[in-house]
Amino acid sequence: MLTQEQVQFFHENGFVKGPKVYTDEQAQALRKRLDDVMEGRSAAQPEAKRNLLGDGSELVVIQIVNIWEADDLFREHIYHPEICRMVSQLMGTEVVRVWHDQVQYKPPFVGGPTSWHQDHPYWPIIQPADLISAWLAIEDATIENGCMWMVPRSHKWGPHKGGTIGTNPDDFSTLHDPSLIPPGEVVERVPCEVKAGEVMFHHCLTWHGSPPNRSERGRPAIAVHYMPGYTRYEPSAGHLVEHRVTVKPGEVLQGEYFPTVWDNGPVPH
Ligand SMILES: O=C(O)CCC(=O)C(=O)O
Repeated sequence: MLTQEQVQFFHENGFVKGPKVYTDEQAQALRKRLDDVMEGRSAAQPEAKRNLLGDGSELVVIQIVNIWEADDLFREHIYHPEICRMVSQLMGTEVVRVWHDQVQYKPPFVGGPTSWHQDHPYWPIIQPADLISAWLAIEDATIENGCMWMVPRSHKWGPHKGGTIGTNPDDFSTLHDPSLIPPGEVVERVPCEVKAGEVMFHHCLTWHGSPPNRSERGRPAIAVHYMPGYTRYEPSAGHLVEHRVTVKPGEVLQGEYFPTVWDNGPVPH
């Protein structure tokens, strides 16, 4: 459970650091499974595995979508009872489902940046914009190896031009449109260092990004994008996992590939 202070911090700022939910040994086991999936040793395949920055780019951010379909430890992870309880607490809903998961791995020295963005504009087939992501550091995420950075309160500023806010390559600062910032507000950038096995939560409209990894340590992490039980399939453009949708436009998004992970308590699976 999160404390009342943590819940309030989340609602005010659009993100909050949670507790350590895995021991170091458990985090290492996830790391090993991640290597297996990245190197093609898993029995099944994830939905996608690619360099987010494009094939042939010198900088690399390996993105894996729906690793839960490829590996049973990651499948167990999406149902993690403590994480799901905290998500339901932050959402204020009894039912929580998985929209999809997403690993971002920044390798040592050549790990690239993840530009400042909001999540929901990248998800043009689901409404409303009430999703919350649980971001787990599989190894320590620090400023040096490219931890996440957040802009406090930005989840209250509305969608920003399709989601991408833009990154100044010199200093990883936000290149935003000032006309979208409410009067009296300031754009602050806060680094969020997270230890291996700890979880952090962010709202799907919070501006966030992560700088390059120039260190000698990799930066493996997984975000599970959780949706409140009332989230609907409302297509206005395409999405990578849309071929998994079996409901009609306007209906609640659910089904085998969008598992219910919390229903007033842990869901048997
Ligand atoms: O892992 C990262 O650095 C970025 C992840 C992200 O953008 C997200 O979880 O929404």
